[in-house]
Order: sequence, then structure tokens, then C-alpha cells
Amino acid sequence: MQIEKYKIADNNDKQIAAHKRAFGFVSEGVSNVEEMLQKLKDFQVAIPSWALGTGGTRFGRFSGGGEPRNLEEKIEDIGLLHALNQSSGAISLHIPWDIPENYANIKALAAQNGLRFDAMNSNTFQDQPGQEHSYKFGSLQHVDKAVRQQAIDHNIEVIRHGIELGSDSLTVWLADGSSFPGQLNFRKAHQHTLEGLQEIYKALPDNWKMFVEYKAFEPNFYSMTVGDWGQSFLYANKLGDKAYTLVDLGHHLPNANIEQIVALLLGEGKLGGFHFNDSKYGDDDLTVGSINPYQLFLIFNELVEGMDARGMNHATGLGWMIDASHNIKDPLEDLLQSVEAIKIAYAQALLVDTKALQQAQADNDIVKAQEILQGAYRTDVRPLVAEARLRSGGALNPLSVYRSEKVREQLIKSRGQKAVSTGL
Ligand code: LRH
Ligand code: MN
Ligand code: MN
Repeated sequence: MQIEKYKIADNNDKQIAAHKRAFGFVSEGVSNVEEMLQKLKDFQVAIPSWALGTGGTRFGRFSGGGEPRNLEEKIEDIGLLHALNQSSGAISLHIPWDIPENYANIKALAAQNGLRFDAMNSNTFQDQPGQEHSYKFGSLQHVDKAVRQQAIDHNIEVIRHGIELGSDSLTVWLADGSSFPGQLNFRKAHQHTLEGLQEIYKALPDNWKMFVEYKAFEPNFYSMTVGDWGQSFLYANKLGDKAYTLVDLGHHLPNANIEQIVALLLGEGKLGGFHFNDSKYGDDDLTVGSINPYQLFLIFNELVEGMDARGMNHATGLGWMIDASHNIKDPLEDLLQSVEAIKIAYAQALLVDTKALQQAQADNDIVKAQEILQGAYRTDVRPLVAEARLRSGGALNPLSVYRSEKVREQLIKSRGQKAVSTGL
């Protein structure tokens, strides 16, 4: 299905007067409002193809119906999001969950929906039908060379799919690790993983980036072979200039100072991209900004400051992706909320008076520094984000259009109540 442009325009008309008042009010306090709106318009967040269906836990799965049954329908879903918010102009694929059967058709469909292909994700954490060796005891770290080779070959195949689709990055997340002390020789696991990553890196085209994603725990609960940013950074440094660390917000131990990690990686030129989500305990799937929006703002504050210092383009300098799985919400509604939360945090960070903050830091004026940060964070920037969306042809309020157009109901009608998507 598609959302007709006039439906978005009609809905906008109903809200335009209230929006203009709110926008006028907040924009009075912004010195460079046009520049800021342009940055907000340019900023796109890739949607993971695996987040469009209802996820589950090992205790159950409660599908909401109308889920995309194949890659074409996943692209269609993201097209719907992008039509509404004009900020979801990319898709991140997971292989083999989304094997493209006909590259030309898939590319054409993505282009029709205004989407490009962001990072490709490999999967060496599940055994696939017909696969020769099992990943039960790891992939690149495995004690058996044949298993390691299978994982290397799979990653190279993922790169090949990506080349065909016009992607330019590969995210390698390894579930490798151990669940019990003594299970693994850490040194050998590390060495094998490095060697495997080096083989994959060799297959990377010159214009590609490789993102090494880390995770503190799950599915392994004693050790993860790429368990934190230090390990990822080590690999990225040894691999070479095309290798970077990828930060998934939910992959840290509780209370980790993610903004500091981000600042350091960026400063070293080794931050590659993001998987956005939120978490309260040890999960990595909640709606972005639903638990700790202040942390998200602080992360964006470091990103804006650090990227500006390095002369990086905010929109294209790093890979911006959501990574979440929705158990009890409509995935499309959740993704609209997540993208909105990201743009709000970005807009707040753009409001920070960097010069004044640096002066306060130089003066050791902690109170002033906090006032500057929180002044930006406590500004209601939603009208700025909405104005940028309006100027791009999107909806002032994407969720309200989604609901008034009964998108989910229509998807259920055309795909069926039982349609189930691939993913987590
Ligand atoms: C692992 C992870 C990784 C996977 C995705 C499905 O928790 O964050 O990025 O590829 O989830
Ligand atoms: Mn992730
Ligand atoms: Mn994760």
C-alpha cells in the first residue's frame, strides 16, 4: 500500500495553525534556524529489515498481523515510514533473512520508495537449513577451522549481495563467546577472530567500511569475544582504515558512559556507526528514547561536537541505524517513535552553544556547563523537527496520519492476520 500525498497534506492542513504558532515561538530562540532545519532534513536513519515484524522473547511471540512476508514487503513498509517522516530513507539488510532474489527489481523498488541500502549485516549466530557446520560453539572464534572458514565465506557472500545493491558497508556482529569458565581459551578465540576478520576485510571493496559491533553479553553469558568497545577498537585498529567500531546503545553493561565512549572513538577516527535502541536493564530492543532520552541527547551532543571538530558531515559521516525488535507494539508505530526520538535528540544537540560550553569548560565553570547542556535539552524542539519534516513533504504528525489512514488494518487486510516476518 501507499499513503497518498494529499492525505498527508490534508492532515497537515488541520494542524498547520497550531504548528506555526509553536514553530514561531521556538525558532525565535534559535539563531541559525535555517541551517538547523537543513541539517534536520538531511539526517536520515536506516531502518533494519528485521524490525518490521513483531519480535518475541523465548517465552512467546504475539504477532500483530500484517507483517511483511518478504523483502519486497519490507521495503514497502519502510517506504510508508519514509513517506510519513521523510527521515527513514534507508534500509539495513540482514543476510540470510533477506536474500535478494532479483537485484534489479529490489533496487528499483527501493528507489521508488526513496530508499538506499545502508550497512549489510551478516548472520553467523544461527544455523541455517542445509548449512554444513554448526555455530553452536561460535563462528570466527571456533576451534575448528572449517567452521571459521564457513563464517568467513558467509561474510564475503554478504559483501557480494551488498555490492549488487549499492550498499557500502558491512556490519559484523558475532555472538561468539562462552557461557562457562574454562569453555574457551580467550587468547586463541581472540586470535582466530582477528584472523577471520582479516580475511573478510580483504574482500571489502575500497570504498566500503567494515563495522565491528560489540556486545557485553547475550547469547553468551560468561564472555563475549567482541564484548566491549575496547575489543572492537582493537580489531578495527588492526584491520585497517576501512574498519570501524559500531556502537549499539543496548550492548553495554548497565550505566556505562556511552557518550564518553562515543567521544573517544570519534576522536580516534574509529567510530563507524550506530544501532539505536534503548534499555533499562540488559535488553537492547526498546524504543529509542523511551527510557533515557537525556543519555541520547548527551550522546548526540558528543557526536555534533566531535563531528564538527573533524569537519564531518552529520548526515553522511557515520552509519545511522535503528536496531530494535518490537514485542508488544506495532513495529511501524514504534519505528516512527524511534526516528522521532533520534531527531529530537539531534536537534537538541544542535542547539547547544558549543563555544559557550567550551568557555565554561575552560573556566572550570561546572554550573554554567550544566546550564548550557540542560538549557538545550529542556527546549521543546519538536516544532523544529516537524517543520523540517513539513518542508521535506512529510507529515507534521506521522503517527496521527498512520492511525487515521488505518495503515495496520490495511496491511492486515492485504497480507493476512497471520503474516509473519523474518527477524528476531
Ligand atoms: C545483536 C544485534 C546485532 C544483530 C541484530 C539482530 O544483539 O544487535 O546487531 O545483527 O541484533
Ligand atoms: Mn545491533
Ligand atoms: Mn542487539
